[in-house]
Amino acid sequence: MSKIDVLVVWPNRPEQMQMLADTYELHRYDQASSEEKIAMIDAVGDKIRAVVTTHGGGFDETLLAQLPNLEIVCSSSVGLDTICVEACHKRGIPVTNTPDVLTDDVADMAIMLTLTTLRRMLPAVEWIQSGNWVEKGMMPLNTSLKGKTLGIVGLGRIGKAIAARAEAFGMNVSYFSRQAKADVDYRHYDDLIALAKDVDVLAPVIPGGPATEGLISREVLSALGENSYFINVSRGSVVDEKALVELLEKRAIKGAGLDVFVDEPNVPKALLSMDHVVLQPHCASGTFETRAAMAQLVVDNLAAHFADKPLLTPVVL
Ligand code: 8YV
Repeated sequence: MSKIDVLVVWPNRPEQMQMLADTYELHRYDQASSEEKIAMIDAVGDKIRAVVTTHGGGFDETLLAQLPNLEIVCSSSVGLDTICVEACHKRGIPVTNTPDVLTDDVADMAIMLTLTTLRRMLPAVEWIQSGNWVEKGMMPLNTSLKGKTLGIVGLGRIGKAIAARAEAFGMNVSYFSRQAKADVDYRHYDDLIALAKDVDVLAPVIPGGPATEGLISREVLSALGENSYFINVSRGSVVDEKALVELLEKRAIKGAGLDVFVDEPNVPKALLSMDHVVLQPHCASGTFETRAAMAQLVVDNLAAHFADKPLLTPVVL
């Protein structure tokens, strides 16, 4: 029996790619040039029954329209902002993602950025490397997490994991969401500006996409103020990045820890030389363990689909 044809828009971890290659006929769209992509779709577009991708690779309506027999899309990401989920669902095509397995690593990254930014770890390393410790003595003091308030925008799975960690560091937690959550006793705000005014660290932990674009506006960032910090492990699109850069330049915000940007991998140049900003290249889930678990979910969801079993992590809009 011939193997099921799968289009690889973006690859997975090597071990899981091997599992996929053992079972399916993989068409490496990810490795093809623009011309080869067109030729590939002409040749096999109507045979493709599954797509494998990630947040970085995405999956758009143009490609969807060229795959008339597509049955499932499996993304190795929790975020779906680069994937045309609604259009897939309209055609009855399920989409799977990778919730839960990355929650802890992403929450760790949020805390790591908070610690590194407030405690000024990078300037401290520089203090030693530049010889300042020897020449000038002790470096200027930094800021404690204990007793500070973390304001989380959106208190979903990852937001709650960040909150639990923040509590362990002695921080208070407040959050913004349309409705208060019954299962937490953190202080709830339904007004984002009021939250920003009251907290020491503001962290959006919300999905990207049109509904949240620019939610952390210039007004919100201005309300945060010159003694407070901004931490982002969600999506660059949720913040007015231009305003963020300007306010950081003017020291109207005390510092920022950023894992995500509007136009990845392009980071606004001005941020590169700011010593009150800590940058990471969108790698919060980038551990061997978590990426393997994410990749395995892709393999297992595909297997479940083709065995007519319930999907492990279907996206429900
Ligand atoms: C990665 C992410 O960027 O899961 C997400 O939504 O943003 C990250 O885990 C990515 O999807 C891994 O390829």
